[in-house]
Amino acid sequence: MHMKLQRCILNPLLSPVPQHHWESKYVFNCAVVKKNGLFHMLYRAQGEDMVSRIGYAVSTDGIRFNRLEKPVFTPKSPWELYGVEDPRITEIDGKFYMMYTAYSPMGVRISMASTTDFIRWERHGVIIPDIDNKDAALFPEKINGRYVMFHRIEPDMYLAFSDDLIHWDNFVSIAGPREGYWDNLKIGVGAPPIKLDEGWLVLYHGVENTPRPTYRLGFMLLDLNDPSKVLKRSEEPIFEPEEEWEIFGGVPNVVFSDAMVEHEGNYYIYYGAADNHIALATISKEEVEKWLKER
Ligand code: BMA
Repeated sequence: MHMKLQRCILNPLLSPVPQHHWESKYVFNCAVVKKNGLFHMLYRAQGEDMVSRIGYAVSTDGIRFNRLEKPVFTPKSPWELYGVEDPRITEIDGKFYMMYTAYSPMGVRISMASTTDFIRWERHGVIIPDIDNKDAALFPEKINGRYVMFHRIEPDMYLAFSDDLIHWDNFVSIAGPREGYWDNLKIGVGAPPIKLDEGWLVLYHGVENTPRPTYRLGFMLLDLNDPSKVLKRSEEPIFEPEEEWEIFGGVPNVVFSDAMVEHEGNYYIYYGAADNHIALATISKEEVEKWLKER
């Protein structure tokens, strides 16, 4: 069975704002969480200086977003000299944890910040030191008594485990690129996983080694008690660049997602298009269930 996400007809949902110096050039990869009937979006933005900052937008229907004029999260530490990138947000015990990439001349590092209102942030700093690493996302609950998160040491998707969300150990590679496939160069987690009866549903991005790398999306299903076990993985991509504004832009041929939200029988998947715009694609839960049951 071949699944495909459907584009929202109002796409792209958000584009750069020439009058806002911090988001005048590119707006793209975003985290979205739904809480008390509101969709909260935290998105990566770049202006003339090409430094990534994080803006905030809010919506009641998940489609029409109102954004603030100023970013809510900006670089503060030497690790963030070039920017704060690619937020992924997980709610744990009423608090929202944002994993993001800190980028500087020293490399890329996974960092964490937390909030209860998306405006005021507590910074926890770099949480995996000493190694270039990105694409981090937290599981929404402990597994076997420990916190679990995805991360990416090129080219594989990894898990790491922790007792306090700050110190992480036991790095384990769970999946890598597949030769001859659409994800033959490198892969990384998309959104934080969603717990289903069948296992953890994980959105991920796969990069194909084309002259200019192509970024597409797929699903994985991981074992509920041992998420290092991959039970199922998309043979074909579920989404790929097709629209003009996905093929041409800041970085061409990119659909890159950090957010998957359950809404009215569907999964809403927010994505950055060509590192230039923010857009939405959806799929019914029913269709995903069918794929999960297929042997
Ligand atoms: C990845 C990340 C993403 C970006 C993608 C395509 O390495 O940096 O933020 O969307 O490349 O440029």
